[in-house]
Amino acid sequence: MLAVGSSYTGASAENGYRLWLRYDKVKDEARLKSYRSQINYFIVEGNTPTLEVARKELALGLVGLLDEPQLPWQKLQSGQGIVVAVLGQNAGIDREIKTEDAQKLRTEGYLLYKTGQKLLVIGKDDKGVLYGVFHLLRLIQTSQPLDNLHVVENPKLQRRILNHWDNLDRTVERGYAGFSIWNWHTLPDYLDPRYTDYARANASIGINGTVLTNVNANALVLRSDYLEKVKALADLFRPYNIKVYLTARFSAPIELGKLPTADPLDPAVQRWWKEKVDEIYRLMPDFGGFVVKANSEGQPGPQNYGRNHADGANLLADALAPHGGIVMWRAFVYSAEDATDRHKQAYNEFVPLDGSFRENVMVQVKNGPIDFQPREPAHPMFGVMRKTPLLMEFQITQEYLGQGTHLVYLAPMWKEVLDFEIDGKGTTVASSLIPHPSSLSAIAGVANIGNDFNWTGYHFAQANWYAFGRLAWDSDLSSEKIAEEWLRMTFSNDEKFVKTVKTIMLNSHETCVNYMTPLGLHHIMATGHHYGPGPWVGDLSRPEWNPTYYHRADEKGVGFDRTATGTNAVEQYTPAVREVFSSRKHCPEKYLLWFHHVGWTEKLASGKTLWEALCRRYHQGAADVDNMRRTWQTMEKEVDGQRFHEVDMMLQIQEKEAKWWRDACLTYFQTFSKMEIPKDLEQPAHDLEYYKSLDYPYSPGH
Ligand code: GCW
Repeated sequence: MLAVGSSYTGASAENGYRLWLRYDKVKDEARLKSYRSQINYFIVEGNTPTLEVARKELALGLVGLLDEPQLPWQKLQSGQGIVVAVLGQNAGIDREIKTEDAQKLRTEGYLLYKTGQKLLVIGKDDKGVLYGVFHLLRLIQTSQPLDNLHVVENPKLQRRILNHWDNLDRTVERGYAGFSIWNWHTLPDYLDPRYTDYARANASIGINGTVLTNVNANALVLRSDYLEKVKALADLFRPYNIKVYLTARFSAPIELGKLPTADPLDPAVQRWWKEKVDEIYRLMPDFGGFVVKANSEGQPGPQNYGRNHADGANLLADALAPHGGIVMWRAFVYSAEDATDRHKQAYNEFVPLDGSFRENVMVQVKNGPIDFQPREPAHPMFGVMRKTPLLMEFQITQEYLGQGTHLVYLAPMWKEVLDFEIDGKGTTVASSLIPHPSSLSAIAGVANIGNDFNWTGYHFAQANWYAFGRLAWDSDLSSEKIAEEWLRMTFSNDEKFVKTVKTIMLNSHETCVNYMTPLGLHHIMATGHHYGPGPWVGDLSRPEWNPTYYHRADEKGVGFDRTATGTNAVEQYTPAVREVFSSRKHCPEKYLLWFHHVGWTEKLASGKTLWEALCRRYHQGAADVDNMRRTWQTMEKEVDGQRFHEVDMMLQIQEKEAKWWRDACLTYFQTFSKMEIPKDLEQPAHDLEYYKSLDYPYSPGH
């Protein structure tokens, strides 16, 4: 509850709206002095809209950080200062750059140099300039020295995209931060200032694309009046180097075009898409393209007409190709009629189609084979489709990871997949996303943004938006470095604070896995909204929607046998990986029950029985949340009161819910193991019937 007199909108309100772009005065006096002596003017050469944005941001940042309202930008050009330019536009500046560095720069890349009296920010193009400016501001925000600056940066992947699962009625599928930030009703005439702040925030972390609409698509967004609204956003985002993409509903030719069919091989359907795409490009010449969810969870698709995914993707690709647009065709497919292990279905459908997609088609694959679980092994499709560029889809919104109220820093989970070795020969998932420098490369993250004051519903969820952008730019960055940057910019440069809270963040993913789905358990969340535990659910119409399908608990043990004695999903991995996952002995414990059905009394590496190990993991997870909160409470003096208290209240929810998860799952699995929860552990507060009776009809995001 809001204390009397406090305000969420007042100038001093710490409501999180400013994200990591706070630009408050540098606290460290010595550092501030050094910055002030090195920066007494700045100049941004050239005047494209993107350079204009870079100039504005630099002014905003420097005025705030150096607390120099009078900073004489562009007037005084003597003494020490920042010079910002595009490579090749000013021979004098170019001469100050080493040829080998200049040659390394690619589109969107930049250099940061300290030469004599100047701090140079040199972009390969104006986009690179914008990213370079944000990098420089980040260095100042995080209180880094600028003296020996020598940075050469290029993005690893070409397209770094947010996927909004936002509906036209402003609800957000799996959104826990209020309603959609897109106000379709007032667009295109009313441009909420928030749209600009959204663009700034994304540009600051290198995101260069946004899919505005849900993959469970509504054809209406392709109607001319809606396209005008989309255009208004595209125009606003363009200077920030953000391309707009849309989701295409496969049946749009029927719904909008009034055609009798959406068959991809029907010439009238092909014509309809071509004309629609031409219309889009008349409005937005740099439109990015389409994301499509087809023949998945009830969405229409080419299979409705006996065609395959390539036929469907190519239909749209042909319409987009003349304009340079791309199709991102999702591989998230599984069928209720197909008894095959869901783990195997995407691979089975897509890998045989390798080579039949047009050049401007990418196949968009979730990080794991099931569905954004707290932990999944890497999807077996990565690195396998040699003729088709795959793009990674991560979920930033925490559908299965505590939704809007749990502090779970996702970078370690994403890194686990990006760094995963596909073949035992050093090819990682991350490197497989760039099969060849000239082929398309991309990564997508399902956004966690809504219209809440703080954008993401929880201050710490902002870290996941931030981390996604940073990893999309450079997957080699460590989770730790990203957490540290974010904490310094978002909260404080105080060393003790950074060190303490960074540890909370870095441990939080493992903690969540422990109290929700330890040892490779997965998909045991409650039905539909996925809020809370529901391992007992086994009566849903589609077998693979039931938690019991995934954990397969019985009197003997628990876990899904995906080895050769079971569904043999392991065969989809390369021999090196297959061997490890198949082996009961060598399979990493974190994936154990994903690939093996293990007896309750079988001993794990620790010497403990599976049952005891499971109990102890669940308890460890819950205990670690208590620790997180206790640690946070020692930070009260380091953080403004508003955010301190808001985080503390959230941690209290997480404490309660971690125990709920622990006790609900253990009392349920105990009905099979028939073994006791070790006496030294806190016993469940309620019986299984109680946990089963809990009901949350209005859980958000559903
Ligand atoms: O994770 C599941 C979600 C659905 C989502 C689907 C998908 C957009 O529960 O809400 O639909 O995945 O990724 O298509």
